[in-house]
Amino acid sequence: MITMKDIIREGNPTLREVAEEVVLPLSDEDIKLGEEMMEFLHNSQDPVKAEELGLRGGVGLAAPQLDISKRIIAVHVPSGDLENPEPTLSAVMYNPKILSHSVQDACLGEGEGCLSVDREVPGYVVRHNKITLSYVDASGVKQKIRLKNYEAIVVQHEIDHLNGVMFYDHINQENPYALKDGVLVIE
Ligand code: FHF
Ligand code: ZN
Repeated sequence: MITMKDIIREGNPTLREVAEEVVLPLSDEDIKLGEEMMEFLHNSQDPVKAEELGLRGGVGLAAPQLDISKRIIAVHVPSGDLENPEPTLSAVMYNPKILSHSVQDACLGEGEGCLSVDREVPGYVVRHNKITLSYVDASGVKQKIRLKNYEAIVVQHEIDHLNGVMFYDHINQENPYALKDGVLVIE
């Protein structure tokens, strides 16, 4: 089981590497890793398990955060709607790739945090509002999907980890809350 002890923190050089593509067909080892990453996200969002295991709640996890420099991410975005409890996005993605993106940018009004960063970093993390993404799913099938708003932001945070990029690299250094015209702020 993955716990916080398995997650490397800023300063570890693996977080600044470009991760290697996963070899297809998927190995049993890579499939198992994806399953364990998804289990971590589930546990981290379960108040009882998160407390027991001392987990920070997470909506995404990238293999480099486990000191494994491979292009694997897991995302699990809860719905937050009691009428519609299905997660809005839940997937393990191998070799995810942004094929195209909107001209419009977006950021989370609350800023971002990271399981690999044990401090608050204030400021807007400006990203693409919409992305078209390809990836290989846990069954080894190639998928192509469009994402927008929060789900698109989460996936971009994870893909950044595959490229050695941290969320604060996107924050304006002079004025962390400066925004160009037309940037969508997601509350
Ligand atoms: C998180 N947590 O998941 C943050 C961190 C925008 O690479 O967002 O570092 F648990 C992955 C509902 C809403 C339930 C929010 C992407 C952030 C990715 C993990 N928590 C949440 C929730 C959360 C990082 N990460 C603050 C830990
Ligand atoms: Zn992160």
